[in-house]
Amino acid sequence: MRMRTQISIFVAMFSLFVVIGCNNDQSNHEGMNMGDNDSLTPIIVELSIQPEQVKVNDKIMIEVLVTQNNKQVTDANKVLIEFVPLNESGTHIEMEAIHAGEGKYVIETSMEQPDTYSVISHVTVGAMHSMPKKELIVTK
Ligand SMILES: [Cu+2]
Repeated sequence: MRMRTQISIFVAMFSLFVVIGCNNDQSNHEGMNMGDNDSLTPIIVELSIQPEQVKVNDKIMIEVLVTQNNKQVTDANKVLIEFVPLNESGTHIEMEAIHAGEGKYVIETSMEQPDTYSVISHVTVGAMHSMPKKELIVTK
């Protein structure tokens, strides 16, 4: 029992560290917007989940549109989609999205466990990082 508590605390602290790490990245980069060099312009990430409420094993389309300086970003370094379950015993999933053209990165997937997931799209373009999130509800 005691061991379990310690592990939980460790996991909680580790998650917190990861979240802070990402947030710090973002705020640092916001301060770097100077001049019109693309690499110094923040990226704009639009996350869409179709549909936002599904049944177990139903098809889910996740689309991430990445732009910078009003231009489509077709060569993002990484677009990682993270599914964080609300339920403690749920499964945490990460998947890399693939560029499907015109600055759109997509994943087609389905969920095996009913839960409410926080879907976070971590997008890295050069030194820029943006990570908008949306809720996905999966019912039985
Ligand atoms: Cu991130």
